[in-house]
Amino acid sequence: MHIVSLAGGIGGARFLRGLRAADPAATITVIGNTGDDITLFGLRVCPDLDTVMYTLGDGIDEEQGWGRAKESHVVKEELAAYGVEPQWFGLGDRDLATHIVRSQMLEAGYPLSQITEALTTRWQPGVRLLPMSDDRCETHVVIEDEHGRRAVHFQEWWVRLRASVPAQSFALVGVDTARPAPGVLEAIEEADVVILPPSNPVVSIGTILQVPGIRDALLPKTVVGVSPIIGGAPVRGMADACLTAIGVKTTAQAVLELYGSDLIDGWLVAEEDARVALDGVRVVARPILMHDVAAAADIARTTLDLAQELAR
Ligand code: FO1
Repeated sequence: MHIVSLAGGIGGARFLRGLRAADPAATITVIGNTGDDITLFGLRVCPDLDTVMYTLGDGIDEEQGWGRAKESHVVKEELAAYGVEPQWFGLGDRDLATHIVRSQMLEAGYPLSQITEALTTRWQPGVRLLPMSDDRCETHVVIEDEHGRRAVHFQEWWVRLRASVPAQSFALVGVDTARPAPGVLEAIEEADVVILPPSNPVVSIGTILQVPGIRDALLPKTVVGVSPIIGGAPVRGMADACLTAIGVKTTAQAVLELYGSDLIDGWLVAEEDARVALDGVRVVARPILMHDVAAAADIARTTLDLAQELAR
């Protein structure tokens, strides 16, 4: 079976680990969010691609959900000693090697999709990882604080501000001229099922859906999503701050409506959200907390069974 899964960061990567376990024989193509990407110290950092690559390649710092296991921060300390900013974004020594390889390949003219393929050759994640686009397309956040109304990079809002300053709006800079990366539309076309894991519906899944051509390519496909919201709260991260910023309630119902019944065919929700309903969507209520790989695999199995049932 050919599966396509969109994915953001931690929640998406953990779900994918379960999906791979749920159907080891399936070919899985992951379309990764690159809206979080940032250039720091002359290096291009792709947090969501790296989180998927490290998680599925068994190199992730499991507790943090991002960055490398067994990491050290000597370079970070040295940069701080020079007073170099930003010091709020911690790049570990092992992680830096990934950004150096990626940055020198970008400098040599390779597209991000080929670079990601090269990096995953080492990590063997067991899925094909594609960036949503090879074109630079970054999420910026409009905020209003003592410095007035301005846009900051998503990472500054997410990491330095911890989303403590309300986002007035999000701007996906470059999205108008961004094209799906090579292979993205073909993978969607060939997919038997498409899965939307419980990634951030605004700045991860929502970002990927904004790349011209991707959402339209998904409409004819059987798409099953897993709610990132349980009982009115995000499982992890700050999806509530993101949803509020775009005027959407933090509920499984509201996220389903945000995605739209033209896109979603099946929707997995937690048992406390069993009343969720939308015409044209099959809603299945079951435990959806991924507290370990086995739980993630069980949830993934349900999404695949539901997708196959709906595809008939
Ligand atoms: N998140 C933090 O909260 N603090 C950090 O210092 C930080 C550094 C970092 C470095 C590389 C990387 O790939 C991710 C990093 N993240 C950090 C997480 C990152 O902000 C999020 O993973 C995504 O952007 C949101 O999904």
